Order: sequence, then structure tokens, then C-alpha cells
Amino acid sequence: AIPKGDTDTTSLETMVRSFQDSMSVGKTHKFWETQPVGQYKDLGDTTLPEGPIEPPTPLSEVKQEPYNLPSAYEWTTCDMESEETCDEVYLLLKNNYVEDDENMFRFNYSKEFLRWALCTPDYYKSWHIGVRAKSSKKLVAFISGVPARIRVRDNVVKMAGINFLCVHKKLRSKRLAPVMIKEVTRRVHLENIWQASYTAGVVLPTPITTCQYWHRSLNPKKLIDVGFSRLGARMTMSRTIKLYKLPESTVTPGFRKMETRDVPAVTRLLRNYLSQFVVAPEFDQSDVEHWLLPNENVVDSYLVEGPDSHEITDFCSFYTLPSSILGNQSYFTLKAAYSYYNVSTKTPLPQLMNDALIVAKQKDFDVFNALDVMHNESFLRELKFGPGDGQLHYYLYNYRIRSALKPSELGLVLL
Ligand code: MYA
Repeated sequence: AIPKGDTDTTSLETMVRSFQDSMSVGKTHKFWETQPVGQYKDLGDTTLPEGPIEPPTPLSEVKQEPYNLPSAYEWTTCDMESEETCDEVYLLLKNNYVEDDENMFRFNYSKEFLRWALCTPDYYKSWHIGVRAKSSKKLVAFISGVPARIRVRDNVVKMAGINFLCVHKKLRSKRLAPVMIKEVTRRVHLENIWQASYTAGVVLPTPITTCQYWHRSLNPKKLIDVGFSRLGARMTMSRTIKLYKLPESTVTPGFRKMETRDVPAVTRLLRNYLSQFVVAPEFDQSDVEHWLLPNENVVDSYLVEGPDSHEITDFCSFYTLPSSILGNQSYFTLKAAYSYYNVSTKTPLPQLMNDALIVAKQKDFDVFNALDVMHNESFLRELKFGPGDGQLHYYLYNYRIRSALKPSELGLVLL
């Protein structure tokens, strides 16, 4: 589900949800039971080895033809560099992608964001998969993958990062999603890649970890007006506005926007930092250039440069993901920043992130979201983030982990 703020930290909703999630362990998963993923029945079985669940098959044994779709539909490969196709994917997601539990908000990934997320330096066009209605040619479903190198403990594994699975609202519950997942799997196998990583708001067999979203109000009045958050107990609007007020400008000396010339230093800083987590991306300079160089209205990155040494000691970043506000007369979009990768070696992390909040406020974001991954716990409460009702489950395909990780052992942020 889309994360949503909730100032009432012990909300009944959250308790009901975690109860429902725990019940899902007893649910049957007709599709997922057939897949090489951690199965519920194996939970707690410490005799099973960590690593690939199934070995790779010879490429000649990978199915050569696409899976069958219901006869009214056909596969299409989406060229995201084409303006028209990118528009079609954008609109499908804008109208049919992830909503919060109460259907008040829906993710509205921008076209520039989708291009950034999907057209990575070494992407495969064949992994950007659409489904069209044969008669009207209307795009009715989508799933995508991009290549990624993910390290699990000491092993760097080539994976597909799967994202943007979406079936048009009118075609739901017809078992189209399993066909799409099998088709993307086949196309990933054709590139001799056998593992994948993905996140979802729903519980499936079996998360490697479950993270919680936290929200820092930047524009509390709007957040309350649109129902994203509630006025706290014994709080007035003016006290709430005062509580979340931030300085006009950043406080850390040497805090500035990342530039192309910083790519080598940021890569070193980030690689060193991510090496401490159990699961993390293995970034090289070209990854840092793509994923972390500022890209307007998509990703923002800042760093701290020492006054004399010019050494880069700290780094923070966030990506831009607005949500449509469904059925509100005065507001149409919620402008949200999502914490991405942050590294502190000299500036305390809370101070660094406070500067990130200040620039996000300057850029007119309404809310700053962060998961409890990496060292984020060390700044969330101090900087007045509140726990949301959104949970995000992380998964690996065809890779078994001995036992679930703590969110703080995870060094991976998926979009
Ligand atoms: S997460 C974002 C997912 N998108 C949305 O939530 C948008 C709104 N919802 C929809 O568009 C539809 O409800 C979707 C399901 C398309 C999600 N991940 O066709 P169905 C299983 C995986 O009748 P529909 C993201 O993008 C469900 O448990 N499986 O259902 C990452 C059931 O299986 P089982 C999911 O509602 C995606 C089956 O589908 C998800 O019409 C990672 C029902 O199919 C989900 N989010 O369509 C995909 N939701 O009976 C996996 C439901 O067994 C990638 N299901 O419980 C795996 C790695 C592949 C590559 C491997 C390479 C080696």
C-alpha cells in the first residue's frame, strides 16, 4: 500500500493490519507456491542452505516463445525512449497503480522518473513489457525489470530489479499478474540472469525483511486538509505548524548540490558505507552517475565538502514521487520526497538529514518519507518523523536467506 501519515502512533488500523499480515502466512498462494522463492513451510528450517534455490538451466532450455495471454490480449515491448509509449505507460500507472488502503492517494510517477527508473545504462528493452487489448491496442498492463548487481553477504549477484507491475482496474483478479511475472522471468532468463529483487505492500512468500514508512510533515496544514495526517491530540493547527517549522537555509558548512566531478568521491563513500549491510546494491561509478547525480524533479543529491581538504565526507539524497489526491476539491497532488541513500562520516546523520529536510522544504515538498532501513532509525524520531501505516516488504526471487533480516541490516532502496 502507498504509505500514509498517521500521527496517532498506536492506531487500531496498524494493529489490524499486522494481524492480517500475520494471518497471510496461513493463506494459500496458488501461484507463488510454484515459484523458487522462500516458502512459508520452510520458515525456521535452518538446514536449508543460503543462496540460489534452483540452479540456472542451460539457455537452450529456456522457453523461446512468450507465455499465452487470454485471446483478446497481446504482448508489446514498451520503448520507453519513445514519447508516445512513455505517455501510455505513464497514464496506465497514473490511473491504476498503487493506492493507500483507504483509496485516498495514488502514486503518480512522472514520465521523467519512469525513464530514469527504466532506461538505466545497460537496460534491456525486452524487459519493459506491456499487454494491449488486441482490438483497441489500448495498454492494459505493464511489468518491468532493470539489471542490478546486488550483494548478499559476500556474494555479488546479477539480478533483475522488478517494478511497476500494474493491471488495469477493469482486468483485476483474472490471474493476469502471474502470466506477466512468468513472462518477465522468461525474458530475464534469456539474458542468463536467474535472480530478482522487488518490493510490495502485500505479503507474499516470503519477505527477507519488512520495513516501515515514516513521514516528516513539511506542509502540515495541507497534509491535514487532505487527510494524509491528523491533528495530534491537544494540538491546534498553529501549534502544529510551529512544531514542523524549519530554518530557511541549510546549516552545515560545505553542504552543496552534488555535481558530475563528485562521482568518483561519492562512489567511494557510498561503496564503503554500503559494505556493512547484509543486502545492498554494488554500485560502480556509472551506477552512481545514473542513480545519484541530480536529475531535475527526479532525484536530488547533496554532499558536504570539507573547507580545507575539499574531501567529501557526507552525502544525502531523495527522489521525487508525487501522489494524486483522489476526490479532493482543493488539492490534486501531494508532493512527496523519499529518502534514498545517505552517508555520514563527519556530519552527524540527524544534522545532515535536517539539511535534507530544509532543501526539500525549499523545493516545496509537502512531506519527506523514509523507511527504517540502514541507519535511518538514528534520525527519524529526533527529526519529528512519525510512523505511517504503510509497510513495505522486500523480496528476493530464487535466492534463499537463512532468516529474515532487520530493516537496519538492509542497505537497499527500491523505487
Ligand atoms: S509491487 C506494485 C504492484 N502493483 C500494484 O499494487 C498496483 C495496483 N494493483 C494491480 O495492478 C494488481 O492488483 C496487481 C495484481 C497487478 C498487483 N507482487 O492477476 P491476479 C499475486 C507479486 O488475479 P490482480 C511491484 O511492482 C497474488 O498473490 N505478486 O491479481 C513489484 C496472486 O498470487 P497467489 C502479486 O490483483 C512486483 C496473484 O498475483 C502482487 O489482478 C514484483 C493474483 O493475480 C504483487 N504486488 O493483479 C512481481 N499482487 O495466488 C514479482 C498480487 O500465488 C516479481 N500478486 O497469491 C518476481 C521476480 C520476477 C523476475 C525473476 C527473474 C529471475
